[in-house]
Amino acid sequence: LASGPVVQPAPTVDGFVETFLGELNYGQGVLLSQSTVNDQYLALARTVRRYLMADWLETGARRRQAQQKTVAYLSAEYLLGRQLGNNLLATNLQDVADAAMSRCGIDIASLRAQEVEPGLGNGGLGRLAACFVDSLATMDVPCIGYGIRYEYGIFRQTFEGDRQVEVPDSWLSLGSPWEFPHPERQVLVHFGGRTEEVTDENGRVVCRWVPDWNVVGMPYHYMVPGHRNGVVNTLRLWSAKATQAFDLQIFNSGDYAEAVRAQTFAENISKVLYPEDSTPQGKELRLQQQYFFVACSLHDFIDNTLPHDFDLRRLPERLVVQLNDTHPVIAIPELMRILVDRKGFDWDEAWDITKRCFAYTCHTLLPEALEVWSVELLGRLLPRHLEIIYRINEEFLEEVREAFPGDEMLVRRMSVIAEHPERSVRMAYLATVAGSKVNGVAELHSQLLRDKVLPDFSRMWPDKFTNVTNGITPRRFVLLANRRLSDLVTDTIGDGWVTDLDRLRELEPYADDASFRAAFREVKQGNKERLAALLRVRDGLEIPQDSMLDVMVKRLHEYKRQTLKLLHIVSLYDDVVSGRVAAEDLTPRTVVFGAKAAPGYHLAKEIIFLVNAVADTVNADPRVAGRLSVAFPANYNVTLAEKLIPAADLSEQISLAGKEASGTGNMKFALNGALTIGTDDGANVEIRRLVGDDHFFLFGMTEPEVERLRPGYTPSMYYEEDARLRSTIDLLASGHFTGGDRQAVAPVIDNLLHQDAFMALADFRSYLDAQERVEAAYADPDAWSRSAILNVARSGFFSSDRSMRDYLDRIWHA
Ligand code: 26M
Repeated sequence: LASGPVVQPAPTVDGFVETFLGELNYGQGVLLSQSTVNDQYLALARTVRRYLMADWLETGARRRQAQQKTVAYLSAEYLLGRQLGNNLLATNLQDVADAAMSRCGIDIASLRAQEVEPGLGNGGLGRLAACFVDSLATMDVPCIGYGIRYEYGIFRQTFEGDRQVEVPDSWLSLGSPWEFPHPERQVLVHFGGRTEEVTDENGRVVCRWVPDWNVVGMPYHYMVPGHRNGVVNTLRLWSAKATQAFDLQIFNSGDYAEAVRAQTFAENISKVLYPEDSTPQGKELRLQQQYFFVACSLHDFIDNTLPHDFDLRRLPERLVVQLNDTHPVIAIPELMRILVDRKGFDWDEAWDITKRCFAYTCHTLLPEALEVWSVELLGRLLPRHLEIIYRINEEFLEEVREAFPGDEMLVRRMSVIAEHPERSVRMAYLATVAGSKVNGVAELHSQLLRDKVLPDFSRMWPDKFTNVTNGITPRRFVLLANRRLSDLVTDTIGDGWVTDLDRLRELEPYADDASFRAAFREVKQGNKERLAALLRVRDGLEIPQDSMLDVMVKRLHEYKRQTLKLLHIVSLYDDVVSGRVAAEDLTPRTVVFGAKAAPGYHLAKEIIFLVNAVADTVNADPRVAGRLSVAFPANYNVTLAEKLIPAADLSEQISLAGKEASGTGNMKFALNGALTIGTDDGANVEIRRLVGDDHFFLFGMTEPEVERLRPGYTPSMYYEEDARLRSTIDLLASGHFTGGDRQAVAPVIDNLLHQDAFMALADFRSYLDAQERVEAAYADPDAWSRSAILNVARSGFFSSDRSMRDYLDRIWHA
């Protein structure tokens, strides 16, 4: 390093103890004998980060030197999960830290448990961003992850009387040892005001934005270590602060309270993560968040990361901006504004540069999830950006008219500006017009994106569209979450799989090896026992051993069909209590749910209530004791996922075909040796193709079958015609699970019988049949473990390292 070597502590137990005690005494200011668990956790975290610091500084210096193309990953969400375990893993310090802590008389497990995970995301999209930055660091690809440092992440879920209650997630309150504020890299961000035309020094009429308020973006840096490769990339998250102007106002103003209110207003921008993960509400604060982090990020890259004399005509050689859904799409007019208004480019040249810098990933197929912003709001908050969007659209529509003369209907359909129900900007269209590439997140999804969501665009620009199937990081979700399986795999085929997951194929022959199968079963059994111990302490839940662990964990959504799973449980229970099936003939099964509902999504909250009510009743009924139980631990998050997934036997991926863009939980389960019961949807399609039909329980309609059934779909018909379904729904509707209260179940039942927008009733029969195939298969432990091992061996494709290679080859060309 230019300014001399950074001293990294020796990776020995002695060195670790010494550094740890130093952090405790001089960093935290306490004696070991007086320290709390939180003191010890903070000191341990600061110790571990010391081992990463030299690599971080060295990586930064190397990146500045090499001047390669950098990926700016723009995401409103990063669902990181706990940092301590991951960083110990990346530095290979797990054993040293264990020994060092025990020498200090400290149980490291209690320190790990002290960390509150940074839950700066809702679900799949945010976790995907976290997996991608992990992979890019492991592959030594220059990348800066840009996002928002929400003061409150996704709410903590609790249950009161079986209903979801949201508690604020104050993840920063006990200290935040993994972040580094950088006041010297603050950025000023403008909002509001108006635009005006002025004549510049060359006599040209140019547009200028005269904003009327602003805030400061304060960056916080987080380390993103590669896996034992000496690389540490940066995640840069922005926090909003009031500017000095606010402070001055406070100082000068007679109305002190009003001045403080203004300060609070500015700082609200990064206060809280919006807990919706579909159906955007068009809220002003949300648009402020989006523009805030995008403006900070582009400014940071162009003015603080590139060399000062950089020729911006060559920007596309040095920068590729990946837009994680439409949330950061306002970056497109922002870059145009920077180039045209601030750097003096003419429009055409700026547009050419901009187009080559952006690429867009779409994560949905639900029409109601596509973001639009009203022209009224955009014009009020970002008047210059609205003008720029209008001009982009005008020139684009001219192009459409040239390519398809005489088709004004087409022009209206493709316009970035929608006229109804109110004038608004279609952010996905803007991203498609400006982006060099548009990708979906699984093969089926990318196909449907071309055919159903953006058909006119894919006709105009067929080569713009591509697919990159999602992936997950094997470091966190196998090596860290499932250490015993990892040890078994490594003992069998070596440890190359950790960064080259296709090598799991080498396990295939061991599926036929009885002693390997026994070892594999022992791993699964151990994981179940540890999960049971955790849920006993964490939630007071009892998980019977010797039963199939059947897991459905994901956000609560109608399209994901948690109610279909619930109907299955009730039908199994109904079989026994009605005397049709002897309890002894049930395959012992424990169903585990994990799901948060968006706080304003009423039906989703009713479904949560019903799952809890069914769980209470089933678990208390001696007639099914030891045969059927239901657990719904509250607050499913990354930390809990790491415990649940390695213990699972059966993975529930039962969305209505054509609705789940990809899914990534499905991949985590397969890689941890669970078998999937699933529809032909999202990445399930690719999982099934890779692991083989015999090792995957497929059911339900295909996407074309869904579309054929849709017109005139009458759910009550299935109720009338299928006696088993009728009996199941009748039992639910009777109030049996709600202390006789029929009213309490009515919202869910009425919706199923009269709407059922996601056709749970149409797939019910097929789902039950598939569950019977599951039971038959589970009855043969050898055949089951063989299938489970083949799931592991054949799922290497789902490494996010592979996803990153695909982005590099098909989109970034970095
Ligand atoms: C938008 C506007 C206002 C407030 C919130 C939002 C919003 C936030 C998150 C909308 C959608 C959000 O996430 C959607 C999501 O997680 N999609 C999932 O993405 C995964 C990764 O590609 C896929 O695997 C899932 O199938 C897809 O549902």
